[in-house]
Amino acid sequence: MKKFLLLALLSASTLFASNIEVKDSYIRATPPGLPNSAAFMTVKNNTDKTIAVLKATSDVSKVVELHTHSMKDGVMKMYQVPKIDVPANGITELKPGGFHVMLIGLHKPLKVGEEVTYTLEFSNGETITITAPIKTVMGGMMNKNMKKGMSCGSGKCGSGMKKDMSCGSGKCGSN
Ligand SMILES: [Cu+2]
Repeated sequence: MKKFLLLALLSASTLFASNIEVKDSYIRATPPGLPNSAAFMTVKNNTDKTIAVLKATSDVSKVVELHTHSMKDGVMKMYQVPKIDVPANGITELKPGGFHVMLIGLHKPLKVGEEVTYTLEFSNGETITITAPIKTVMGGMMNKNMKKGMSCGSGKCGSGMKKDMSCGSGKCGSN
């Protein structure tokens, strides 16, 4: 009951905000030859009902899927999910090692400094198109199969902002 009242209050106070906000989005840079990337973002739900991300689309890759990661037998695996819930008056972070929008079959390498546009479709019928910068992404996201990526992800190469750049340009990740 308390929770309900709180939600009602929050809902009233955010009456003039958009129902859904997508913030701080970025796309993982890829060295040449790596066919997949991912988009990350914070999705904020300003309504008093759960809203789910149902679908993502982009023309940078052949396929776009909603993914998450989980640890199984000590190995981080990622798999497709049908939707990503964003709680009422809450946020869901899509970040390395967790939920992400998977870009599969890139038409070209994603270079730091460039941008990617993608669209999210939500369960309340809204769609939001986001243009996000391409950045080097640390850790978490790296698939165990991507050995080359791991040295990058573990921070050996890119533990500072500037050092990241060499990671993204493939100097670290492609050797
Ligand atoms: Cu994925």
